[in-house]
Amino acid sequence: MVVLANPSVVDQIPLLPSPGHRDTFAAVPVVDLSRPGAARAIVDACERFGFFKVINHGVATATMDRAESETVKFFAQAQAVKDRAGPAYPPFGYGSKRIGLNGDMGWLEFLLLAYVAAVRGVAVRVLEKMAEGLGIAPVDALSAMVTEQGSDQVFRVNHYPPCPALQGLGCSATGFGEHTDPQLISVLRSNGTSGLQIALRDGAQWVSVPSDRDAFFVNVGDSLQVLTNGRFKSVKHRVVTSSLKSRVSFIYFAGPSLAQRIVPLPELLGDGEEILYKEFTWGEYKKAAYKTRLGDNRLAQFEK
Ligand code: GA4
Repeated sequence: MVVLANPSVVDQIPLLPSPGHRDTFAAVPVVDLSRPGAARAIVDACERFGFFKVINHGVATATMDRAESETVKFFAQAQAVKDRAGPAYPPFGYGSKRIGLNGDMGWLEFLLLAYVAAVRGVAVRVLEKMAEGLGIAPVDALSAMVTEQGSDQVFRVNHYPPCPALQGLGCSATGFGEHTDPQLISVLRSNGTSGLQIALRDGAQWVSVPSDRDAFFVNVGDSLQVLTNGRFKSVKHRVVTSSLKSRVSFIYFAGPSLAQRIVPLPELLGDGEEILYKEFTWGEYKKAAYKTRLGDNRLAQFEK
């Protein structure tokens, strides 16, 4: 049993085992966006893990560094000042510890914003390469869902402060509990503090993703799993807080317009292949998602 000197600090925050060296996911697939093999490599990673890392993405380091330093400045302000930028629900602004609308709690504070152009560019290029790799035409078959007017994009800035109360106890505060993202893809960039973990083998094993502040990490969301009729996997992930270092992450969630039908793309269905999901629009899925708890299997209610 863990005995805390000051239990009120992490009251209501679920705990997780602290990651050890043996949990490191050394084999994160790396996609070099500037190379001809990128399309194939993306499809392969989405089928195997629903997760990969993108390098040579064309976003200037200075752009990301500036975003990071502004973020650090914002979160360093007095609580009362930050609270003036809230609440985060509905639908954008500053939030602290409360995730979603149904009682999930994490050791983090965050900003939900409309969107940021440079990171969206990475998402668009990844989706174009993905269409190419899947052999579907036109080249913007997937990316148009994100670039069209009315697409539902969210940019999230997360700050996971260190949680010194748990230092040396073998457990860590849950920063963001396990979940899948509802959108098509999510594109994440973090500072040099690790903490992101992804589930392998349907959640039987959790592995830590080594941080890389020069790369973007991409994960497949529920909507893309449906568009590919289950061929790509919406990857379960979570964030474990460090006891010593603060983690800052930026995530762009590429969602389509609310009216977009989310159904398997006909070109991807093999002869006689069964469609695994009931038809729904992104608007319907988003509404259903906000009625769930973070760790729920949100797609289950849409399975045939
Ligand atoms: C996960 C992905 C994005 O961060 C997010 C999250 C949203 C929130 O934090 O408000 C959700 C979560 C996310 C999944 C299910 C619902 C909605 C909290 C929650 C319990 C902004 C999103 O779009 O879905």
